[in-house]
Amino acid sequence: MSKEILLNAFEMTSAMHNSHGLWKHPENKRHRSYKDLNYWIEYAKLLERGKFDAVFFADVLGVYDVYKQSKAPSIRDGLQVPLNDPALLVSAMASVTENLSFAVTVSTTYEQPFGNARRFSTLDHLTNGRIAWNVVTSYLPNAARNFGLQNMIKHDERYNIADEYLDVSYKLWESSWEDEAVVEDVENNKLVDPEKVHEINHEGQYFSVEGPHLSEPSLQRTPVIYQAGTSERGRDFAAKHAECIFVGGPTPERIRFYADDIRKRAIKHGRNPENIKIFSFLNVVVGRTTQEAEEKFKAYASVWSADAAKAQYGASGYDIAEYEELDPDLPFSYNKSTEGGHYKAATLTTDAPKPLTVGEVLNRFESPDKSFIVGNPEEVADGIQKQFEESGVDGFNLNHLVTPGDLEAFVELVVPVLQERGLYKKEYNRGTLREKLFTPGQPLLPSDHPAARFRPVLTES
Ligand code: FMN
Repeated sequence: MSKEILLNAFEMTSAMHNSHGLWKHPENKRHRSYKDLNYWIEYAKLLERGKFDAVFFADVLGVYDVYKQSKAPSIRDGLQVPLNDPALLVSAMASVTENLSFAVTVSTTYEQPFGNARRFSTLDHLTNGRIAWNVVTSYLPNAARNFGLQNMIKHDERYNIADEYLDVSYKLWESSWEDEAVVEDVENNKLVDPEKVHEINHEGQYFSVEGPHLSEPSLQRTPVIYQAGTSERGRDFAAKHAECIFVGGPTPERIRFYADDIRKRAIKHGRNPENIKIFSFLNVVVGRTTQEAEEKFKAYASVWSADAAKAQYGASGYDIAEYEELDPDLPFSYNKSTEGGHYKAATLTTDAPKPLTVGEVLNRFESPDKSFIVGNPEEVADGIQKQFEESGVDGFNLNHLVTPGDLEAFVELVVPVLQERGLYKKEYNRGTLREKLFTPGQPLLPSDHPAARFRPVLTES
């Protein structure tokens, strides 16, 4: 049997995530519906009908203001603003589904580990173990200023903070409460045995947390850990901590390079690389016929916003506006960057056969990128299969374009073809998200994960 593709819906509780300008498309309901609970409830049901593994909620804590050194281009085009808090949607979406899981992005740079651990334990309880945490270190200068910092903390230090943050979180989730702490002993007037609830007394460079954890242990204890770092330090962090890793890249070869590199790094951290699933982006425009799909794509391209794309590129720390005044035939090279580092300069130039000119680079923002798979259901399934095989990933985050129409078309037209080919599940595995992704019957992190060292060594009495 062929390996089955894992699939997440790549989402954001905003008017627009990566689909630049598509809010102008007459069938797009997103910019009105993102604040409507019923929209997300129906969306969750649709995803479960399509056997999606999870909905992956990206999130940021500021607006994009590097492009033209202004907030106006991103705000004008609704680029990830307005943006609500994704964690608050999960309970409602979980209540109408049984198997769909939820990955929620939270930043280790700006939120405190004690409160964050309680939030995820709560969500793990309320979803019966269907929760994941996408750990990010954050890249927007505006986010730093929203949390009291004049400048962003430097890139590698953000990862040092994240490392300690995860240790604090593991201590709260894995070691603070013993399994049998809740005893419900009526005779002795004891709901919880205090001997089995422990302070963590963490004193580190960045955090000081006494504990105990406020929540009792949930099914997974530690939520499934997602991460998406592309730099050396980011990949190393992901290989150490993450169970699901999101890699971006301009070609399947580049994605394969990152995927292989992360698996090798995982071995160095003493982990079995099979305990890691790797995801990349997927952009699909499907029609009942090739012509219908191509017309759809043409309509999307006609409302595409280059300004929003350029504003989002500001996440790299580079202001692409500096090139708009230059001779388009000049060779493209970078000058200054803030301490951003999301897409990195490499995204625009890596794997190009020869150095790009300024004009060629600017041109790339003008239309949806070349990774889009456009076609009838069989053609789209061919494209997905090719990308899956060439990049060596375990699955994809499917980008939303015009919603919910594109997702409905995907579920109706593409999912059955993938299932027919044995490339996609017909039924969910049972259990928590960790069990569905890895081993049934094992909801907890495996013993090769760094969190396991915080588990109490229990002696037989
Ligand atoms: N960062 C966020 O703050 N919020 C997100 O939702 C988010 N989603 C990401 C999705 C993808 C596909 C990628 C590649 C990155 C994403 N990031 C997000 C940024 C990464 O978590 C990370 O902070 C960034 O790539 C910088 O790390 P690096 O320097 O190691 O590449």
